[in-house]
Amino acid sequence: MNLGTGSGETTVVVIGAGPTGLTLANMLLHDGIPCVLLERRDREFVENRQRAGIVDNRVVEMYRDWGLSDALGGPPDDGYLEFRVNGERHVVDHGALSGGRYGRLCPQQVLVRGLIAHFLRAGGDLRFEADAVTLHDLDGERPRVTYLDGTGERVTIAGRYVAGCDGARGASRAGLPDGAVTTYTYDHQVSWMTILASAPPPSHPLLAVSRYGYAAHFYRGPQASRYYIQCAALDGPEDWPAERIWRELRARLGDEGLVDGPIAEVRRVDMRSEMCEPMNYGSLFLAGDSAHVMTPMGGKGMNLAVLDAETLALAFRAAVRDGDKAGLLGYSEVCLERAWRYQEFSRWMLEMTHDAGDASRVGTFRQRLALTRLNALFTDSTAARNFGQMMSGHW
Ligand code: FAS
Repeated sequence: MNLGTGSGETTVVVIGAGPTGLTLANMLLHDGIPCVLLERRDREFVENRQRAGIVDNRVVEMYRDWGLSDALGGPPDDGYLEFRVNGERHVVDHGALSGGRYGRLCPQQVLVRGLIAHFLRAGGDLRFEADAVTLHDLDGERPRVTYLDGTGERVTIAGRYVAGCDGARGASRAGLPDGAVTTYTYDHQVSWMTILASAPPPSHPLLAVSRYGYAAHFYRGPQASRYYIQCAALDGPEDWPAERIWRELRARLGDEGLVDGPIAEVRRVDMRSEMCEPMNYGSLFLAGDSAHVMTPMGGKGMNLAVLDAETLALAFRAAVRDGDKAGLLGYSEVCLERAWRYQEFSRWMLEMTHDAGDASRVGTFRQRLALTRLNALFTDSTAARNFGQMMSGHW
């Protein structure tokens, strides 16, 4: 174990120990490329932050190829996705539709714990509670990152590259000079209450399209569930007491027998998307949510983020080992092309599952369009196959 301290030199300074930063740092270590990973929060917080819950097949295969499969937990995804359209069940076997490519129901915090354990076991330098991280000299070939350690001591790490994996509100985005990137944002005018409860998970992911609004039910553990309930734009958690949550879930899921349980967390999430172009500036390379934020619709946020990490790891390998900069020069274009595809898929899913239920928000014409798209998924083999490909991450 190497919880490094003090100032020094390395090749890549990685900022942020979420799925992206941890995946990248493990891949750099695998390739023998020196790196230091800086994280603002403490280990306990990072290892218990609950977000995504599905790792698709493309990412399962990526971790296998890099010897990181031990970081994955949770049961295999059986490849079924159930839609309840005003209570009517439609099960889509996206696993079979993708040619037998299955993912894992691996909660994000489980993956993060696994990647941290793998990195430290392999001797990686991970520094938690790195406060006031600041980037310097990004224009040159010797960027520096400074931070305050747990004792308040100022530490400087010099490197050849900096990887900004610290999310949309991190030090990396803040360290960019004005005009270095263009940010595109979109407000989908949809809000959800996201609920974590100690209640039985569904046998497979469940999406409800209903005249009362959208709802969803996902696995988060053997006795843990994540629910999403579409809510009014100005609603707060105080407007959603437990009694209302279970009543609405039973109505929208069309399941009066839905088993409830103690609720651990209720939060509102507004559906917004953001893209930052280009994904690099000088010696700084952005990866994951620091470059693109997408709605949880379609379950692609985390999957897309860690694919950036692999593209960047391969580009760093070629540049550091062989002096070949082509991968780094093409990095932003490759990742943006992929990210826009995932954004489009997420928007496609959001429209289909939210517009098809309740016409009052979007009008009958858009409701019929969304119902047509939904029915195509259940009846048109080409539409179903395309959906299976996107769900597997192989498209
Ligand atoms: P992360 O935000 O996960 O990690 C960034 C890390 O950088 C954090 O550990 C942070 O503490 C650290 N950091 C930030 N600022 C720093 C600084 N200044 N100095 C040092 N470190 C700093 N996606 C799905 O696919 N399905 C879902 O169901 C889903 N649900 C979500 C629910 C919520 C509430 C949120 C917010 C997101 C959800 N997402 C979901 C998207 C999510 O999974 C992200 O895509 C994923 O966390 C991105 O990983 P990273 O890029 O590593 O960023």
